[in-house]
Amino acid sequence: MNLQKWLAEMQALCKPDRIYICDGSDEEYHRIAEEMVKCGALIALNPTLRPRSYLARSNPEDVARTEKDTFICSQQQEDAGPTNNWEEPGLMLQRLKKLFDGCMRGRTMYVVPYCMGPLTSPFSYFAVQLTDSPYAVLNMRWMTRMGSEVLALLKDHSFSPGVHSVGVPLSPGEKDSSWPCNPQNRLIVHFPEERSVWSFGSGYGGNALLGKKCLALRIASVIARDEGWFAEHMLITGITSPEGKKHYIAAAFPSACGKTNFAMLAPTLPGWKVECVGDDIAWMHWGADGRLWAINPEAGFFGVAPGTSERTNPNMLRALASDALFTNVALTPDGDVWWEGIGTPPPQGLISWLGVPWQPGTPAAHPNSRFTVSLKRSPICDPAAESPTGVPISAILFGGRRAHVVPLVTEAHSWRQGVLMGAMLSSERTAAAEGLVGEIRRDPFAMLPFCGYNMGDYFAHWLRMGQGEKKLPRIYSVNWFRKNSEGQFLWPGFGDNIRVIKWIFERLEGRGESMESSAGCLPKDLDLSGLQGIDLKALLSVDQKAWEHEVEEMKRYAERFKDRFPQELQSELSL
Ligand code: OXD
Ligand code: MN
Repeated sequence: MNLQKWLAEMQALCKPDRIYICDGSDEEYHRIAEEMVKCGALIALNPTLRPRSYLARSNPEDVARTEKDTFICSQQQEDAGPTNNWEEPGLMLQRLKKLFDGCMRGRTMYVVPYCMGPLTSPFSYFAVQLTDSPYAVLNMRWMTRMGSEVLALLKDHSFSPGVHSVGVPLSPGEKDSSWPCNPQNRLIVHFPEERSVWSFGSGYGGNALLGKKCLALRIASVIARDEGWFAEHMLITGITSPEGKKHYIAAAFPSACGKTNFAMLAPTLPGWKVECVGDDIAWMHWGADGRLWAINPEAGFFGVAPGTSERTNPNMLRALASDALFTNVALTPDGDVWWEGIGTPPPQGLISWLGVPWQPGTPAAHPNSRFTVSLKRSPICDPAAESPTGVPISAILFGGRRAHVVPLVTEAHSWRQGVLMGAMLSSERTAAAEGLVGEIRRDPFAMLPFCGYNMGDYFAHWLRMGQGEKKLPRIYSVNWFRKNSEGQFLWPGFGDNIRVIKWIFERLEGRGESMESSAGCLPKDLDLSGLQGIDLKALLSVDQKAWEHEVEEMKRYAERFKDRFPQELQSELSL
């Protein structure tokens, strides 16, 4: 794809009033932010309490990723598979061209050259996002490496083209709204063969920051399949034992399972240290040494604010002390931010995310309200977070939110069993998601909304990647959310999850006693020093009847993928 030619085509189609090429500087970031403050699209927070930080409030109809409006338009429908929306690519392109025709009238088209991954990494990927949303530009500044340096490097690299519009052209003199969007015509479309993305109608999160879910997961998963690597919805964290042994762990958790908190865990066992490489996405390649090496393609955190507190994630609170962008959280009368679960009572005079005085009993911050902040601001950013070769992964964890049946931790006996653990990953719906609370939703590898091709082929890719002479990471299933018969959580979670990590370390080093179960290898014991009243037996129990029922459910789920569900996993299920 030729950049000049594509730009000219998109300019002719979208018809913006102006074009602005982003340089990625601090000066540019604050200039764009201050322009937004002037026209009421952003609120500058109190510089004494929260320096260089801003609050955005979205249109209430534009608060989340929207799976129903997200399409994978591969040439063949079979290649999108049963878990993705699909439309014939030619027809979809016609539809998009109609929507995009003149959609940026009265607005600026920002050209955002960006790179997913460190600039010098052979595993990074270059891209350009065209957008009429200055809010998207500000987010891209923290979430990616973007600007002049990338533009210069684009001369020697191919790139993925992405065009994004909020879908609200302005007539001459028309006043803009503070969060323009066009929910009736929302479409987030991926053309995997072209590596391109078109996103229309939403200014929010994964719909608008094209580097994140669209490129680094949906498009990258297709590239990874074609080139023999992994693009995964996984955090990466580096953990050092009191003896000074360091292992990196990658972990996949569906939404609302504490992924960001786990990536930045504050250990409760003395002498343990956790350093964060990333909290959402891992790109992993086999190294010449046979090990799996991971980079975080992102450069920042776009995390859910509610529930983030001194207890759950003290390191994130430190990171957010300045240079942060907040979306849909509540505003305090002294110009700072507040959200449910922050650990302090709501102050008098709180303004809710809707911009009106907060009424007790209603959400002050939207349940999916967010912060955006650079990874570098994290006090526990891993020293190798910028390493072009990445970090070596010793273990992969799959975790969901399950009140019953699934033990606190199990180790897979084999790569094949580990792939099955990933493929059958499940979690209970929480109040923040659509559907019945408590209902179990299978979310294979936590990739259900993010796999850019047929999920059955994706399972086969995982199996294939485990073949040959490799030092395979060990695979674990974890569940921090098991409950007793009174409905209380059996495990304290958060910083105490280090106790499970300690056992995993012992296993990696050939120690760590285990016992067999149909769900995998269970620990014989865990370090519970300093904790009281933990029912380890209940946490680790595998009820044979309940497990058999679980396996029946898994078999039923596998049928969705018809003949694309790999035979090896079918046999593993029948063991
Ligand atoms: C996210 C998600 O926002 O997974 O990271 O939904
Ligand atoms: Mn995510």
